[in-house]
Amino acid sequence: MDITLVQGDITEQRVDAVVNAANSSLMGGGGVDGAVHRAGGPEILEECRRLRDTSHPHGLPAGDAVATTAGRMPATWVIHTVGPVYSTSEDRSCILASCYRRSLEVADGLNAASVAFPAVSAGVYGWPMDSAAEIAVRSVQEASNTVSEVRFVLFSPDVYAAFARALG
Ligand code: AR6
Repeated sequence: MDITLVQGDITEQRVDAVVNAANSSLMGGGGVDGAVHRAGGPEILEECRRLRDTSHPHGLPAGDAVATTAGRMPATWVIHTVGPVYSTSEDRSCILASCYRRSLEVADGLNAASVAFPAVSAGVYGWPMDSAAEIAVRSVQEASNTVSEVRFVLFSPDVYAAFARALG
């Protein structure tokens, strides 16, 4: 698997699937989630609503992932994952690792060869940047599946630098 780092906007990536840092409601929000729904258009929310009405009546639990269309974005699919909110009293690293593992499993099921990830949980959900980057890189490196390119798309130079350190 080829792992690359890019500083930029995940909604502009020409990959098979872009991963959204969503919340359990799947009904949109700020950060990456807001950008994905704005760029992709209303089709994404319509599919998210259908998922809520059928397979996920209680929402998507943290650590899990589910796919919809990417609407008007260059990608074909959006894989929505829900990161854990950072906690100082509880180690939720396994849940964050699961976001990457489950997203790659979903990508595998779609035969997606290239997947772009943001720094899940490193924004509104407050995960310290270096730790978020280490867990992201390690989880992707340890995953066994047929995805051939994973692109981490980092919004700012400091997040990019954290991922570069984690990648070595
Ligand atoms: N492309 C790439 N990275 C981005 C973009 C973008 N367009 N926009 C922001 N980032 P966040 P979370 C970076 O907050 O911490 C939402 O309201 C951002 O700078 O999007 O998992 C959801 O609905 C940060 O480094 O995700 C949830 O309620 C990283 O992406 C909640 O936020 C993740 O920040 C999820 O919080």
